[in-house]
Amino acid sequence: MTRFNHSLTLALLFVPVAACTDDTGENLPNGGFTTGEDSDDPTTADPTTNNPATSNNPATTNNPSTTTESSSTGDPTTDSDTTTGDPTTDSDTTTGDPTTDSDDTTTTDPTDPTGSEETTDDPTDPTGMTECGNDEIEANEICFADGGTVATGAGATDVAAGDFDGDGNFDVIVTSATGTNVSVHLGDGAGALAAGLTTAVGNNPQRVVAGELSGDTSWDAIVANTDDDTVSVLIADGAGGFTETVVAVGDQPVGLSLGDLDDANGLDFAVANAGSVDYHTALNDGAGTFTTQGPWAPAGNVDAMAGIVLGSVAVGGTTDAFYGGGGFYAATNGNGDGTMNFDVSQGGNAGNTLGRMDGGDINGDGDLDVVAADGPLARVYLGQGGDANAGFQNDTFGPFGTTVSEALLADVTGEGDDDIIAVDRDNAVVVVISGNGDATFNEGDAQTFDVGATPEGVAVADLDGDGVSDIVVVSSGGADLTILLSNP
Ligand SMILES: [Ca+2]
Ligand SMILES: [Ca+2]
Ligand SMILES: [Ca+2]
Ligand SMILES: [Ca+2]
Repeated sequence: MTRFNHSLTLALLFVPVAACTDDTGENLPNGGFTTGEDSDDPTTADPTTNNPATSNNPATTNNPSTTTESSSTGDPTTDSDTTTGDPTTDSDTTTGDPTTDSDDTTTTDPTDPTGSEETTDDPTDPTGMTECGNDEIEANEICFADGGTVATGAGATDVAAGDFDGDGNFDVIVTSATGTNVSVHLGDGAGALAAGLTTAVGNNPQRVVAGELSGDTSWDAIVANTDDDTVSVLIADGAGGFTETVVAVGDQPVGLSLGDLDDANGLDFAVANAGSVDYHTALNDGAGTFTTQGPWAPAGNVDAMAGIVLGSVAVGGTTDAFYGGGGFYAATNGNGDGTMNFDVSQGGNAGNTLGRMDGGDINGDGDLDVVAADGPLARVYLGQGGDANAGFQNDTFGPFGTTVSEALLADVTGEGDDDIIAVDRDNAVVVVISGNGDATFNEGDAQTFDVGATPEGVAVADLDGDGVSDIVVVSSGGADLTILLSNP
């Protein structure tokens, strides 16, 4: 399942007033669209069953290969010392001698003053087996160690990572629907997260994204208060708390994404509104005050809005918007000033129950790629770039139980290419599929890791400063965070 379905490539032109008049789905070759779900069903706006998302986890935001990155200040990933675990300098790897090592054995390095055992990999091993814990990043290995759990707010719905106190260590923020608040868990830089510091937000907060928004070193956050038709702009105070500004948006905001829409004043945001089936953009003045634009009706026959992602779809070099829900997606060109140019839209019906979305660049071509939770599947859209009509190819991964809560595109194997991280809600596991950097993934070698009951969201960041991203999953069943630390 590593090839993309070329038959799904689609490009269409729309104007806003005609957005729903051309039933583009009927004109599409069938290449993944399934008909079991009714994309006109207004229940797709139900945030409890259709937790849409875009992700702005720091690993993606700070990935120089992504197009929406606009800030390097305070980036713990790039600022941290990554010499630990460097296979070229780590002296603890002297036992990998193929002439003396038996196949894939665990040996003790006599020169290691700690005396600890380590596992080595025999390059002559015909199975090509890789070994976790030897501080070597080997092809397609997926290695995480149990980093423990931390209690968080009740009714948790989402998690994002960022450096909210500006100390250079990644922290995480959790939305709690029951508590109508967010919890910030400060990281110690060694993989541990502290107990939550809460800040009140609106009713039924379903989504959170994090980034530096105010021009200082402390990361800030945007929260979608689904039942209030607002977002909370949370400007960090540098100590784990926030100053909240409430911004009115459309009916039932459920999807959020950060990106620089106007190439000025730092990160802006977009919000997908499930109830009003539209989206807003909002420009940052550089100090964390946002002015909304829109609402923008979706292009094409997109008739549900569950998620939105800002990124470059390769028209004009501006930041564009990918969005959708139910069975349809579209992408609309940004004009570079926060407004949208519906003369240049593209989209299709490659999906069934599209929910949360996250952006990335899986083949390093600079064009936005997207992964969306789609029922039991993780559906990847590969941007084709080039011109206004290039469209997206797509492929699916899974099924993973009956519901993927959230999926991300981020490098968690340390190879530099985006991997797929998908949360299987029913089985309470997170699935990691290694990417090859060329739009292929090694699904057959996917690894799963246990997390807390009823996992609802996932974030990726280097919590322990070893240079390889770690994974944090928030679970509503246990009201906790599960930490998975990279162990290459
Ligand atoms: Ca921090
Ligand atoms: Ca800030
Ligand atoms: Ca901006
Ligand atoms: Ca790490």
